[in-house]
Amino acid sequence: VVLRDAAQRQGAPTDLAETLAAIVGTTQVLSDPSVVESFTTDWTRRFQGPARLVVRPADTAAVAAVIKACSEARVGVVIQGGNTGLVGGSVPAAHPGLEGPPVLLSTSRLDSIGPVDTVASQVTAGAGATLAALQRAARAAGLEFPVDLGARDSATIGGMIATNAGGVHVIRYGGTRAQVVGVEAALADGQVVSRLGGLVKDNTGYDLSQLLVGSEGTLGVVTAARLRLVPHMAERAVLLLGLASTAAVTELVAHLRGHLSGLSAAEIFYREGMELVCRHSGLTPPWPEASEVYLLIECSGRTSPLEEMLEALSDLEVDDAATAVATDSSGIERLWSYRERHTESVSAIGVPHKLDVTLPLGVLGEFEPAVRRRVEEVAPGSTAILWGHVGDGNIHVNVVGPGPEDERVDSAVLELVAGLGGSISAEHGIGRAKTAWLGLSRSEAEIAAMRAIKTALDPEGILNPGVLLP
Ligand code: FAD
Ligand code: 2HG
Ligand code: ZN
Repeated sequence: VVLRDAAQRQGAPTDLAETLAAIVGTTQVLSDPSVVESFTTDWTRRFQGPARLVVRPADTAAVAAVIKACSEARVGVVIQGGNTGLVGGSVPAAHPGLEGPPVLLSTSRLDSIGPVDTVASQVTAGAGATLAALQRAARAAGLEFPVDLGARDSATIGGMIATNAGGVHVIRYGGTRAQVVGVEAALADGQVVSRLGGLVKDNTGYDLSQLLVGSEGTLGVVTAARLRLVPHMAERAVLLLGLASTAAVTELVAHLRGHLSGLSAAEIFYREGMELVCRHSGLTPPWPEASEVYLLIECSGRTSPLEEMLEALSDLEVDDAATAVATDSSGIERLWSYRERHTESVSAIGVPHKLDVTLPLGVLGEFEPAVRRRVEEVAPGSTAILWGHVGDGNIHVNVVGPGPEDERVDSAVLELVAGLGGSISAEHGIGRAKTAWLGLSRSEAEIAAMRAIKTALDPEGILNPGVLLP
C-alpha cells in the first residue's frame, strides 16, 4: 500500500513499484521521499532531479528484470554507483517522452569481488564494488589494480567503467578502458551480455565490452567486469617541486617521460590551490615561500625508485628550497594530500563549475594563463582553481562564483579548449553537464553514429535519459 501510494503520488503506473518489489524484495525498493532525495543530488551539488523510487537489485538477473519492467512501462532508469561522478550523470535529468520521474537503480548491492586469479593476473568484480575494496583484494594477492583516484572509497567499478575514469596513473598504465578484459551488462530490453571468461585475445566481432566503457550508462547497466591486474610495486618515491610556470612544468615532464621508466604520476597544481587546501585542511605548506606552480611526480618500482628519479633529474637545475621528497608511506601520503584534497577544498568554498579538459601538451603553457583571463572576462570576481594530471595534458578548471544555472563560463572555457585542439572532457565524461557542447569535440557524423548505436540498443531511450547525447 505504501509503495502504491508513493507511485500514485508521482504519476507512475501503479503496478511498477509492485513489480519491482516482486523482483528485488520490498525492502530494496525505497520510496520514502526523504530517502529518495538523498540519492538525487550529485556530488558537486550542482545537479539534481526527482526520482520516483530507488531500487537496489543484488544480482544480474534482478538488474535485467528491473530494466525490462521499466522499459515495458516506458519509465526512465537512472543508474547510480558511488555518486562521485562530477558531470551530473548519476542523478535524474530531463526525460521528455517517458512516463513520469525515472527509477533510480543503485548498484550498491552488486559489490562482490571474486578470487584473484594469480595465473592470469585478473579478477572479476561486481559493478558496485568500490575501487578501494578492489585495490585491497588485489594487494592481498601481491598484485595491484592500476587505476587510482581520490574518490576511491566510494567510486565503484561500474561507475569507473561507465565513465572510463582516468585518475593519477594513466601516464603509466592507461585509464579504466585499458584494464577491462570483459564486461557483463544488462541491456535495455532485459537481455544480458557477458564476457567474463578472461580471454585476453578474442576477435569475434564487435567488442561490446569496450563499447560499454565510457558509455555513461546510456547503453546498458554494467553488472560486473573482468579486470586486468599488474605487479604490485613495493617501492615508491614522491617528489614535489615548485616551478615558475606551466611551460616549465610541461618541459620537465617531457624530459622525465623520456628518462624515467618508473614514472607513475605527474600532477600539477598552483599557488591558489595550495593556499586553499592548506586553509581548508590545516596542512602546513611544504616550504615557506609559496611557488607559482607545483609539480608532483611519483616513481614506483621493485627497487630504488628514488635513485632512479634523482638520476633522471641530475642534468637539470632544481631549486632545493622548493623541493620536498618522500619515500615512506606517511610522507608520501602527506605530499599527495596537497594534490588530492583540491576537490573537497573547492567544494568547501561553493558549488563549482567543473571543466575537466585535455589539451595537447605543447599548448598547456599557453592555455593556463589564457583560461584564467577568459574566466575573469566572462565571470568577473569569480575564483578559478586549476589542477590536474599534467602528464596526460588534463587540466581540471574549477570556477566558483557563477550560479549553477549560469553556463557562460562553461561555454567560454570549452570553446577556448576546442579552439586550441583540446577535448571538452578528459576523464569525467559528458554527463548532463556538457551535452550542449558535445559538438565542440565530436563531428556531426560521430554524433549521428553514436545516436544510431543508442537507438539500436535502447530504442525507447530509457537508460540514463538526458545524459551524454544532446
Ligand atoms: P556514479 O557517480 O554513480 O556514476 C557516474 C556515471 O556512471 C553516471 O552516468 C552513472 O549513471 C553511470 N554508472 C554508474 N554505475 C554504472 C553501472 N554499473 N552501469 C552503467 N552505468 C553506470 N574521475 C576520474 O576520472 N579521475 C579522477 O582522478 C577522479 N578523482 C575524483 C576525486 C574526487 C574527490 C571525486 C569526488 C571524484 C573524482 N572523480 C575522478 C570522478 C568520479 O569518481 C569518477 O567519475 C568515477 O568513475 C565515478 O564512479 P561512481 O561509482 O561514483 O559513479
Ligand atoms: C582530480 O583529479 C579529479 O582531482 C577531480 O578528477 C577533479 O574536482 C575536480 O575537478
Ligand atoms: Zn582528475
